[in-house]
Amino acid sequence: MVIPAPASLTPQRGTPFALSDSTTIWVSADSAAVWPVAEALALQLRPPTGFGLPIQMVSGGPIPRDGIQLSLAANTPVRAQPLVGGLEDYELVVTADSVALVARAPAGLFRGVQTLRQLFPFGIEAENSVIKMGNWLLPPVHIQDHPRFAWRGAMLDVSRHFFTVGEVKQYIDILALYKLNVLHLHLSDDQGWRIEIRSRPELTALGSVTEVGGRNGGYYTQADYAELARYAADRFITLVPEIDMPGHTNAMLLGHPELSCGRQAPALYTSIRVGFSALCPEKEETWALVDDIVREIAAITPGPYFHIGGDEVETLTREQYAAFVERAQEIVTRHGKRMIGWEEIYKARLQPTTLVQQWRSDSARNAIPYGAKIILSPARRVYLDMKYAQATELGLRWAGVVTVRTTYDWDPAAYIPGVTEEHIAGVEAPLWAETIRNITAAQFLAMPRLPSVAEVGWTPQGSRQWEDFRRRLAAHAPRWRLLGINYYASPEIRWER
Ligand code: TNX
Repeated sequence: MVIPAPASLTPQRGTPFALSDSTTIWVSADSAAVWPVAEALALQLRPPTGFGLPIQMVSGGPIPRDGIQLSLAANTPVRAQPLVGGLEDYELVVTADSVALVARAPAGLFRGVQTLRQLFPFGIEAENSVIKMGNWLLPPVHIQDHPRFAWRGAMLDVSRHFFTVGEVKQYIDILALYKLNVLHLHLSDDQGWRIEIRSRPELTALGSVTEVGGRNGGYYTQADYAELARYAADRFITLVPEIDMPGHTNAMLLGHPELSCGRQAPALYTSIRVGFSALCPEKEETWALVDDIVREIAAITPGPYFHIGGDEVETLTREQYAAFVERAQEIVTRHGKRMIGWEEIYKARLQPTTLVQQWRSDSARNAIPYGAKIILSPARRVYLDMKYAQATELGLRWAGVVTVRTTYDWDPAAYIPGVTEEHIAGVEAPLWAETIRNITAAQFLAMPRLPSVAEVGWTPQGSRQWEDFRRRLAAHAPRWRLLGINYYASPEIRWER
């Protein structure tokens, strides 16, 4: 019932492992880095079971009876260097007597803990042990697991509608459960500026006060942002900030009308249509502004990436656009980050460390000669803001209806002619927020399509089958209900009660 399906899972004969009041969680004595992952496991298991589950150091030898052991194995081979977060490979062996979780790095142990969590009955997601769920059994199994792609992301648009720190944490919790490792925050757009820039207080003072539909904006202080970055990092998820430019900059330009080269003068904007705003690339003051923004955000971003947007610029010439992206790339690099941009940035000369995020066409393949890698976010497949069906109330429809099966039944390495496994960093599911007024609505659109995309990114293509996925997915609904996560009960799935 594990999602995403592990690369290799072999059920074993014999008696299940039973969690009990005498179970101890053991961590190898040589690594302090394992302790927080053991604590994450204990915090997951203690409330629903009511067991004490102490964590203790062990210095070697076989795992004591009744024990769950988390350890690092320095000598396991490295399959591929990760782009984000750390090495995620792990091995899990459950027998009647013990549970052994081994990984090369803490990130792998954390991913393995999510598998362990999903192997328990769904009651393991309960907040307390008031409801007796029976015995806490784990099936005997041998799992060897690793991700297909290094980049498995989710994007949340906090500009069109603002989401609080607490709401974003709830979204991060979902990412963690399904082994996603990137949270991309779309922090600015025509409708709202959402991040404090200390040297430019006008950005939030003027740009954060509205959202789509009216006066209900908000923004993150730098402390809020750092808190989100830490919350994500604790779950081995990398936070990627996006400041969209040179288009989608109406909110940014409210305090700088002299830097506006768009079709209309900047003014508070609460509707949906875009493409009218642009920063003037020829004005030097534009670059002072961009530098201040990139510098401050880079300084509070632990991850190695900065996303400059770059999509849907309708009011600059191709030359102006390319020159803009190249200069932005220099600034991002100077502040120690790797640039990411939407697919249109292929029009500029790219550095090999740059990532290009595909969304609507095949044009991202033009980035391959630069050595740049591609993140696949095809709107027709993985845009979580598209309607599930014509009758779905929430969501947009410009890329078509996107059923659960649509998000699942495709192979990233066969999506764009000429773009193969080696060119692909991974997949990412964006959730644009034009129609999403609160986190409950966000969950409705994300669930169950986000777990589906998570499996596309993690599981080997040859091990993925819709019929099998559909059955496993059905069994996750009771977990979501215990976790308080809203979801769309798609008729494609025979949901378990
Ligand atoms: C296109 S995807 C956009 C966004 C919208 C989205 C709605 C992309 C790079 N640009 O500005 O929110 O469609 O689906």
